[in-house]
Amino acid sequence: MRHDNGGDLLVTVLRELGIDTVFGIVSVHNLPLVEAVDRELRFVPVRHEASAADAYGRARGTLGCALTSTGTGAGNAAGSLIEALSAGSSVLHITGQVESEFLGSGRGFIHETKDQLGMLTAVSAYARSVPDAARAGSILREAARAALASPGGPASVEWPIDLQYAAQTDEPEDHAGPAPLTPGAEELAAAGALLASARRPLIWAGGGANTARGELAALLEATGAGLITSNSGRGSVPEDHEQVIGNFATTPAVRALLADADVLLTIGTHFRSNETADYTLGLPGAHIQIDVDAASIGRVHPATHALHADAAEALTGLLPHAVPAEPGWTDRIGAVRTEVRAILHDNIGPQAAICDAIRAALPREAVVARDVTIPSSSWGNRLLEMYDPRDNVFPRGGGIGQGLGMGIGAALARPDAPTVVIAGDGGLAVHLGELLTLAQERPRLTLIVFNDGGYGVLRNMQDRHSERRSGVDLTTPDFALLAQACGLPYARIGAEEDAARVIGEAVASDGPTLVEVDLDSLGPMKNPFTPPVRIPGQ
Ligand SMILES: Cc1ncc(C[n+]2csc(CCOP(=O)(O)OP(=O)(O)O)c2C)c(N)n1
Ligand SMILES: [Mg+2]
Repeated sequence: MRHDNGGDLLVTVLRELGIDTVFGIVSVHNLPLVEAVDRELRFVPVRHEASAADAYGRARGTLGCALTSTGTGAGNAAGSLIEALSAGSSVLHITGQVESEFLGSGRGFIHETKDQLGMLTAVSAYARSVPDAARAGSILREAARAALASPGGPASVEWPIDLQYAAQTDEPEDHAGPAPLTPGAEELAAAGALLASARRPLIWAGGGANTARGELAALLEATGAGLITSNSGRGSVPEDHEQVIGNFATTPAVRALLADADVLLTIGTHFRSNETADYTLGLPGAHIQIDVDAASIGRVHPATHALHADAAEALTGLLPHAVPAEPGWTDRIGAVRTEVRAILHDNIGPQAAICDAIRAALPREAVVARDVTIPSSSWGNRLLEMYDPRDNVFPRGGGIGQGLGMGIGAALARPDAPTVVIAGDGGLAVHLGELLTLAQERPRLTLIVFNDGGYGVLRNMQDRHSERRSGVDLTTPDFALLAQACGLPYARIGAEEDAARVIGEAVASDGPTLVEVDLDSLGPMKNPFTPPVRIPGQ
């Protein structure tokens, strides 16, 4: 097939992938791409490079596409690509490159960058340069396959601008993924025998379980096991299921449950530091571990039975071995589930009203995108119920600033439902320009900004451990005026009683709203929140 230029070729590939919206910043080094996408699909001029594309893919369970400029633009995207690599989310990142004739010549060609491919290689799961017009199509498709593979991640393609303008020929391909990875028969039989012996089983679901939701629910029912999740595994089984304990592994009640469990089955989890008290959490020795990534097996917690396989394949193989747990175990799980939620609900004081109001206002399936702020780290990441992993959009690598861009990407991916973003004043300021993307695109998005005049979580740490505060108190804007300047509706929550009305109205409206939570006026949590990290000597 012949295409007039690289932009037309890109549109063809994106259509094969089912992508209707692309995010980026236009440049002399991506002009043919942006023009074709804007003409044929939808181009969203985000004000910062790549967070929105990542969340668009997450919220749809597909791939997101970002277009950036050469050099600084690609470098700006690096933070978001690091996040996508950490999350294993599928991003096709296409950036420019100087004219192929001048590549690597060091002559100061506009946007020329030292070893751009090296930088992209470091922050992507896949990175390649387009060497000539005949190979662009196969490279774009190869990149998409790499991004969509398990565990996936961002795929970056740099494309010299002269080759973007050139006519292209290519052969369409279908995007059928690789055949599923099935567990070995012997390993499966041994793991099945252990599972059949379990009297007090627990299952731990990470993000890798999200591709096997039905199989996981069936195993949960058949065993009566409790389900602990990492943050990434939330919603793999809807969190209102009686056996879902959720993202509460390090609480005293769940630690006690882990101590009494006789078999642990884990599915696609990294056992990240924040979720295992820096890898010190006590876990049952009898451990069946399922992971598609061989490197994950036994990396944190030794696996007595390793199933290197796709989650759905391994769980289907284990299901015939499932037997019900001993009497009382499933009831105890239900009691722990209720207890850990009640304790957290109580500890967060007046913010519980906001958590409850968000859940009450949203339909069952709607995205809640979150920045790294105390309301996320304390209750947004565990108490606010999730029913589908695609709704649970948060920066898994923990970098601040990405929440609003992610929320915009998710809202445009899922226009049929309202989206809520939870952000802090500090994180919002990092990519404040996205307020203008919000004002321009006008998705159904409620941005809830928790304003405490600074980097509250670090301030809490310093107040506890240091003599003085350093770098944590910030000037914040008058959010009412800021919203007005951007042409955004504004509302304020200054007391618990405001939460249901303000959030209800904002979520019900058909466009964006900026909701400010005045934390001084709302009042404190029972205990100042500090993150689960260690400070030597404290
Ligand atoms: C890119 C990046 N820089 C710095 C940090 C450290 N950090 C974590 S949370 C946080 C504070 C964020 O402030 P805000 O959004 O206002 O939330 P709050 O803690 O006040 O609730 C900072 C600076 C980080 N996680 N990521
Ligand atoms: Mg703050």
